[in-house]
Amino acid sequence: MTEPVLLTGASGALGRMLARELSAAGVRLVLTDIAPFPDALPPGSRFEEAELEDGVAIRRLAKGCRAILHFGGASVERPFEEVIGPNIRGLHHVYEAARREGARVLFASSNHAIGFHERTETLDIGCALMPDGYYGLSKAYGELMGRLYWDKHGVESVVVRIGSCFLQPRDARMLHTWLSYPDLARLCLAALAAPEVGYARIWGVGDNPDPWWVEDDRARIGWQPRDGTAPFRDALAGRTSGDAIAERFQGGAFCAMGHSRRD
Ligand code: 15L
Repeated sequence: MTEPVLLTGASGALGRMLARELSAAGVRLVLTDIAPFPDALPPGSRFEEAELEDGVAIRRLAKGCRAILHFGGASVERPFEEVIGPNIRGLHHVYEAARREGARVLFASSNHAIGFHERTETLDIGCALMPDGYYGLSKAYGELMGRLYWDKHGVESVVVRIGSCFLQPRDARMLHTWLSYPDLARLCLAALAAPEVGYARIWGVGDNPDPWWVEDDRARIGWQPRDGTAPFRDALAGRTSGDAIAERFQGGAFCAMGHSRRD
């Protein structure tokens, strides 16, 4: 039997979906989160409550794992002090555990690492990091942590810069940023199965019309999205926020939060 995979953030919306889908695909999982796992445990998995800031617990949970799917931590904009623990210190614990185990990391990054690019821009994955808040800044740090651990320690990473991963797109912005649950699950399986990934960065976005994000390392894991927002276009095109800052930048409402620049 192949070695298990550690999934952090297992009790969140994406974590629960991945636990179900990956287990159904035969992956043995060690699940962890600060909150209890709300569903019945999927076959072949076990769950342990732990804080990402608890390095001893993270190292213990990662023991014997071949990969860490890191979906834990603050997942929306929060005050700086609330981001530091899970997303900065916690991420370091995850990478240290991966180094000790020789495990591959899939890091769930976010479009908020590049949120201050204007919506008129088309970006490739090597574009400038332009975080739109402390959460986005922590994702930019995470992407660079993966770079450091590959260059210095040979720890492989698949960085997935996720747009908006929900059951369905909800507004006009998500016509560009949406990623379906099945496409994310297939991406994770491809990232686990690929023989070599090195340091690979991939846009976590569907096959959407008028893409903002193109060109990345997806060929290295052999993944392509199958779902896209074309069927939702008529229903959502007019659903905008009415906020000038949110509508100008790719990060949307996150850019507008606490925005005080005057020019
Ligand atoms: C994210 O990074 C968040 O985790 C998610 O809740 C959405 O806000 C998403 O970005 C988005 O930009 O739509």
